[in-house]
Amino acid sequence: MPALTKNEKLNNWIKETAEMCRPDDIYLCNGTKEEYNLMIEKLKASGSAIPLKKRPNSYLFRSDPSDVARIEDHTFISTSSKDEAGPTNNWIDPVELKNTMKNLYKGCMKGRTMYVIPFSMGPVGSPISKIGVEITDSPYVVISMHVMTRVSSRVIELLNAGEDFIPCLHSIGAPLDKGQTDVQWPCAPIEKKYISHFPEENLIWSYGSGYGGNALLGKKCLGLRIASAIARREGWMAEHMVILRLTNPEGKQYHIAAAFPSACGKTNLAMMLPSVKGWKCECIGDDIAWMKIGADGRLYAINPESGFFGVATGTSYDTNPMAMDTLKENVIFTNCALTDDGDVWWEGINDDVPSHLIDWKGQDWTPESKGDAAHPNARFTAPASQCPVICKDWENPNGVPIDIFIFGGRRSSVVPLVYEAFSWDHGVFLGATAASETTFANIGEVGSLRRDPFAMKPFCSYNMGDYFQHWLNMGDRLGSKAPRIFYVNWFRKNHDGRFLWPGFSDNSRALKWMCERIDGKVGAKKSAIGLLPVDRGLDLNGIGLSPKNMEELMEVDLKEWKAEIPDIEKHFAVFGNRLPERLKKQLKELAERLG
Ligand code: GTP
Ligand code: SPV
Ligand code: MN
Repeated sequence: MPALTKNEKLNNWIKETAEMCRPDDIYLCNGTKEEYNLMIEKLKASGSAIPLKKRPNSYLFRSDPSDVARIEDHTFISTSSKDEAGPTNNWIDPVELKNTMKNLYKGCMKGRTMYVIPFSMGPVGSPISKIGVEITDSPYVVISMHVMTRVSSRVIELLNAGEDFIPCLHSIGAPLDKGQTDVQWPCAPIEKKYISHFPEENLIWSYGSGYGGNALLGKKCLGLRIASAIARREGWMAEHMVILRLTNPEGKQYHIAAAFPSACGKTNLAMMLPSVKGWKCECIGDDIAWMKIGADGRLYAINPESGFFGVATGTSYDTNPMAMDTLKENVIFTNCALTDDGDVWWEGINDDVPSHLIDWKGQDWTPESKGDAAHPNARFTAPASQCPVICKDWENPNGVPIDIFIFGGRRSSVVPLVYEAFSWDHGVFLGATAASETTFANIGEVGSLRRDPFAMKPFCSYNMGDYFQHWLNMGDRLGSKAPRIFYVNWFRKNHDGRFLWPGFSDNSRALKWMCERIDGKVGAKKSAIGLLPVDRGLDLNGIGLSPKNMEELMEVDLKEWKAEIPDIEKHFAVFGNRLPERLKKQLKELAERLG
């Protein structure tokens, strides 16, 4: 086999992988348009890519019904000791896991091409960026990585110059025998799917799934799981956060980073059109933030990705017009429904439900059909540069200085619309105890309440107790330059099960309150759980919500909150002596305030 690059570690890894996986061919990717088109031709020929008449250069893919989302039950953090992975991760001993997976990888690429994808997370050459190389046997992964990461000859040049990289091995786990025709979405059965991470050696091994975070290894696997471990070692932060810039009518800029669990509103917040007059929102990132302390002592954030892998369901010109305008061309759609005139459709896209569709499983669908036309976790993959409100600084290698952190989640009860933490430690406590109802973004139960600290439960690759301490340490280093911390809940419901808050562009009202809090322009009243808006502090001009509705939305019911205490105690107990004393103190103080 000829050496593909001038990077010895990379060449050796390619060679070893080829010997193990036995592909028919090896192809080194360079990220060009021609390469993208070549992959598309291949995917069209195999019947995987369905061209959309209504959207130039856009294609629909339908996954296997077993392969529709991340699979936390099959996601592993393999560290030398179980304690290092901690109680929130699935752990398998590295020797055992590698043995199991090597057996799976043996000959797994037969009949297929092995693609080598060099990519940069973050602008090429930024001091915060990292290089990865994904080996995959899926051309769908190749085109998706083109959109979601920076695949280019410049990355190959850096590798040739000896730059290190994070190896990300991926196979769909579906070898082809001679003469065997391929299926539309090849993958391995659920019991053979493994999404494995070896954070002590910066290594990712994924097998059996072709979907989203299981297969586009730059995203959750590198961008959060491996990056969170590196960030702790090196003293920075890798978080499941949107990054946005808000500008007030006087032209003052605020940079906000918000952590919500999967399918809880990050993409929508990131590119919102504010309903409050004179305020502007610009998108920097919609899913991941990498943050380092700058020379001036402030915290600077970059978006390591270059595209959006966003939830389609519910996206419409009413809820997220900027996303809709991002999706006009050059988009990869997965598990959406197909209209008779060659466009995509999903539940919530508009008010007219077509009389006939092809559903995400490829079956005829009419409004009388059982089940959804689009899968609830149907997604679009689109270049961030196509977003009409993408910030001019979104690729600034130095990042943007963060003023505000927001935590939140889906809580149909208990948690009010917005409140502020008393202090950094209290804010870390809010992050550490965040709870949210589970969503379709993971294969498993939907709608069950769970603690999802910092929206990082599925993504923190080391002991979460140490992760809490890392947050405390970052606050100590940032001191008075630390971002202020807030908590939000867009999802509180009334007794009929309807959302109390209109959400989306009206979320700008909560953001405006936060900016005015940090400028000292509005007061707040102290409650047991944090600082709440005082009357008229929250701009509700033109929103048309009844006072009773607002009261329900903002209510802090002490009885309900007292009932949270034993659950938080249980949640904290699993961390044993890794739980920072400072968080125990916060819990004690909350209990005292609740009386
Ligand atoms: P991941 O990509 O999985 O990390 O999700 P995300 O956090 O980016 O969530 P996203 O913005 O895609 O929203 C998920 C779902 O929640 C979509 O169906 C949205 O329409 C809905 N949603 C987002 N924001 C709001 C809101 O303010 N109110 C209501 N009611 N729904 C919202
Ligand atoms: C999430 O689940 O948080 C996502 C989608 O952003 S995936 O890329 O599949 O992880
Ligand atoms: Mn996400």
